[in-house]
Amino acid sequence: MANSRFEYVKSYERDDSLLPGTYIVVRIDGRGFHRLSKRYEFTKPNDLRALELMNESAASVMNQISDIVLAYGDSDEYSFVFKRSTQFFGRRECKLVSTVCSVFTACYVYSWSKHFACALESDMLPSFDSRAVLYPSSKELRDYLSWRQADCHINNLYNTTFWALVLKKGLSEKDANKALEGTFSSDKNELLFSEFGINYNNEPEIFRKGTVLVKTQPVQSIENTMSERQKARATHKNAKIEIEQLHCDIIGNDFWEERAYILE
Ligand code: DGT
Ligand code: MG
Ligand code: MG
Ligand code: MG
Ligand code: MG
Repeated sequence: MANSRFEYVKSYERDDSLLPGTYIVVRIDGRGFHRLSKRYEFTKPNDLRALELMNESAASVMNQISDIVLAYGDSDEYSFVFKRSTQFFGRRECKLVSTVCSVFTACYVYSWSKHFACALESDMLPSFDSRAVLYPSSKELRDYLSWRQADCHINNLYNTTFWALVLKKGLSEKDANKALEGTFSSDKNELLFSEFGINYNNEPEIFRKGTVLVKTQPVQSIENTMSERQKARATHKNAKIEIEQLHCDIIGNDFWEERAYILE
């Protein structure tokens, strides 16, 4: 295309390429899901339909963006981890966060009716925000994922106890809140067991640990130095890599030792 006299405006754009050699994590989070989960009557404290819809949408993102090697999600959020050497969109931050968020949202809305009998309403359509965070080494990356999984556990233990008090014991939400003020994990475990006969450790793992999606083989890098043929072959190979869905601990070493290729 010929240059026009308007083209100088391009120089106003900002270089937002992310530091090379770092792990890029893109995290999406549902916007206003407190209200949305009420409108569409999500089961409390956990709605399996909603979680499965999140997981399906995240898998779709991983299928479409081959350099994402792992994803972790719970509640209304998902974190996507890119392979350290990714050159996807030249590591441009805006391109990465907007593409992940948009592919995820499109799949979430498209697949809604597979999981929910009620239709989406135009005044409350699901949408997500998105951010990118960089981690310099596998230590910080693993600590990040541990932080999210610990958060899942803390929230889930609280929510499970809170909703047992409200739905099974008939407390008001205000009183349930008060009853749990200043309690430790051990108190909530004890309360669940003594008052409701619930052994928290027997609650479904998808609720307690969230969901890990992981590519089952190393993803091949697409380098600029490769021929078109080589690029096509690598792309084809990457597209065939399967995604495993787990609800396991990712804080300890076992998960990572079994899959050393994820961190390269
Ligand atoms: P935000 O992210 O600042 O736009 O605001 P929210 O409202 O999305 O808040 P957030 O992301 O901190 O918390 C997620 C909300 O979504 C929380 O109020 C509980 C709700 N939620 C997520 N999953 C479920 C579920 O499976 N069942 C129910 N009942 N609620 C859920
Ligand atoms: Mg948010
Ligand atoms: Mg949210
Ligand atoms: Mg959230
Ligand atoms: Mg375009």
